[in-house]
Amino acid sequence: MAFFKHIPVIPYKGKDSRDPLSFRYYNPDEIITGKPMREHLKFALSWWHTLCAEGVDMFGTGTSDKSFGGTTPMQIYKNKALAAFELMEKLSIDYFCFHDRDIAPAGETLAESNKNLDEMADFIADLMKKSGKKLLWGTANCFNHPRYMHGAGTSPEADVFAYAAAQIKKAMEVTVRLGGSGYVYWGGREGYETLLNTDMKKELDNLGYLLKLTSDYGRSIGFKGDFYIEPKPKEPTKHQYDFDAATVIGFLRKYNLDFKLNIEANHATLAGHTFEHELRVAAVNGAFGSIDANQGDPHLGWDTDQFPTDVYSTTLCMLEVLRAGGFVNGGLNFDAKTRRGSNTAEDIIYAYIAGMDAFALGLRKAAQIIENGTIDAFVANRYASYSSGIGQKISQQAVTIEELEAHALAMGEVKPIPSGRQEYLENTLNGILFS
Ligand code: XLS
Ligand code: CA
Ligand code: CA
Repeated sequence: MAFFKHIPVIPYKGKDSRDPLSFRYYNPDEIITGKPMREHLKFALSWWHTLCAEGVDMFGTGTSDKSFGGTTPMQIYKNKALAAFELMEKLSIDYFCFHDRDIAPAGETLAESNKNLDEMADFIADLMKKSGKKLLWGTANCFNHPRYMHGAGTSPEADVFAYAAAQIKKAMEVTVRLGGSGYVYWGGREGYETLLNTDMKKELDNLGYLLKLTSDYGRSIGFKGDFYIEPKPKEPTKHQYDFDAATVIGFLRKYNLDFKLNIEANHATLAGHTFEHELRVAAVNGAFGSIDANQGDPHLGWDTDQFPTDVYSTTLCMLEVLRAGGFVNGGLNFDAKTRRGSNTAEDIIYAYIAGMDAFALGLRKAAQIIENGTIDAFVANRYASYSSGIGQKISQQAVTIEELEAHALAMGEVKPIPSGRQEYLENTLNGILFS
């Protein structure tokens, strides 16, 4: 059964192509700095947006039908799976990501939901075997159902904590069964609206415990991949506990969790940071893991999950990825949806082509920035004072406070400090981007 019959396998035709159903920059097997592009980028399809989101917003119902011709719940979900694999094939996407409730319908009871999930996991396993497509990460949707209205791990109700633990246990089992290389925890409703009704310490301790219990369980059933927390500052709750990369790293240390981060571009900008800032914070703390590739709208204060097309941003992102040594278990998941008014099957294809090409071009440009060397050399030189003399001792953390005082007293005044040359560097970046 084909749902995108009129869409061919999208070929790479090079940067001068005028064919909208072609890639201009993404050439999967082309080698860039020693690795094929598909291995650098590790693109993933997001099941929830692509196969489930119908364009509902608070002012209107859906504008696109995602039942894919199915009439019973299981048939609809099987057709979604067939459509997902057809899309991955046509777009040369090697990975996918899902929440438990994206791939199988919820039942009346947890046992029934689990049964549906098992049936769908078998169905998807079969499609994976035939196609060679892989699971980048799985996760549990512990935020949609009314039972989670005050959070899952942070709910004031112990029964909700228990339900969430059971749901995550099952999602973990399915992730392991499908060979997932990651498992994501996004806070969902793990946050609060007002301190007037909130015991913050209890909520944080419980959340840490839920993550410990479920991730230990994952290891006990053979999960070898990475656990990730995905920071987000707000929406749906006003104060999300996993605000940004730095906050999450502090939380992971406090609760002794060996996790990495899944950084989403739109969440970074909602937190008042750049995407590359969040990636760098993760990397310098040994927590660089995976990426949710999308972009927000700087004029709007919420999570718009748009397909990424800003090449400045994709370039600076891929520069961080290259500097971090590339993806190991992670990849670039398009946590992105077409706009409500872009509601046809072709729009999904155009959107993925746009996002994939923006990242492919970003990768090419990031590799050029490194090869060009001007920016790296500038940064290395800016810190050169730490390579000899007193600076070297500081770098080696082998200096006494008295030695520093003697040095300061002897110097008179610090010699003129070199300029940071920001505008020169920005222009250098433009020179590479637009060459
Ligand atoms: C929501 C998040 C979510 C996670 C997975 O804003 O981006 O989709 O990626 O639960
Ligand atoms: Ca996300
Ligand atoms: Ca998002």
